[in-house]
Amino acid sequence: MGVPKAELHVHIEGTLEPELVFDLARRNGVPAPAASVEELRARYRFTGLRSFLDVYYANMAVLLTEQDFHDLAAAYFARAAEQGVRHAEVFFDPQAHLSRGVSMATVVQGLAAAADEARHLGISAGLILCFLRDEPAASAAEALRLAEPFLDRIVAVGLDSAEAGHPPSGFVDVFATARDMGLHAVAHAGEEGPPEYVREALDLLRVERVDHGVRSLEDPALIARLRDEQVPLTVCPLSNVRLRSVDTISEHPLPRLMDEGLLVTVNSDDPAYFGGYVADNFAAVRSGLGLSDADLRLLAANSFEASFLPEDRKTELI
Ligand code: ES4
Ligand code: ZN
Repeated sequence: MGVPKAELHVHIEGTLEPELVFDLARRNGVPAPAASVEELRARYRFTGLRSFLDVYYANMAVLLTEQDFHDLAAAYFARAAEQGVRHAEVFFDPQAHLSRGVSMATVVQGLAAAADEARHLGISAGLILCFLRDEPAASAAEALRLAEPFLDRIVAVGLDSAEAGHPPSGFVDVFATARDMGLHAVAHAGEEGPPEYVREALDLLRVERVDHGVRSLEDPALIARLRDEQVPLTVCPLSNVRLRSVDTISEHPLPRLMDEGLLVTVNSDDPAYFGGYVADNFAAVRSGLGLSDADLRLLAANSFEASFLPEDRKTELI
């Protein structure tokens, strides 16, 4: 089960295991995306972010009802509890469901019901509404408008999907609106995109955490800023290997980020696709990078520190 930790970078649609894809296809009377679980899993060899996202968006077509979203999230929280997760801030991609005719209420109410039940597993949870950066900003604004009745269930907004060619600067207005609504802000930046996108996320979107951020290492002045301001980075080691940002886990830059004094956390991203949940990511960096027990404890403490929990709850958990 490992050390108690928070998970701050997990896409709920990325926890959709192949078996659940087939169960939901059958339950909803819609075609499964492959002939068998084995055939589907065999497609999980990715050449980069775009090749992964194509499979990720295709598979989520089986998610149709509030019960489906509940069951998806309930399965994640059960796995997370086994992995030592005590708090989770979970991304969801409403535009990828709205475009298929699934309502915001269906998505949020299903996920929120599972989050409430996760309390019995000793897990507190928040939802992060992500905007798809490869769709127009007007579509993001419409998603935020549709989320207004559910703001009490949403802790933050985020920015995800295909990064290259889709800089944060396109989403200034919708992030400003979200912050005015009292939501926190995070964004994927520096996963496949350049350090400049990390700067834009900080300066233009005013994000409080950077998701991934590993390419910041190409820019020493940016690293100094991330250290000075203690901006958390939610790093996802197995994701970076499976999406070919690094060849092997032993070459992952996590130790360099830690040596630079950054507030780094370790997370699973899309665990049904990348070969492991969050404790599996902790185990991979321990064996692949030789991190010590003290390093792992620091990463776990950082995960609570970087969360949007109230300060008194952070100190309780650390
Ligand atoms: C994602 Cl790994 C990753 N990067 C960007 N957007 C995403 N959505 C789901 N997984
Ligand atoms: Zn991600």
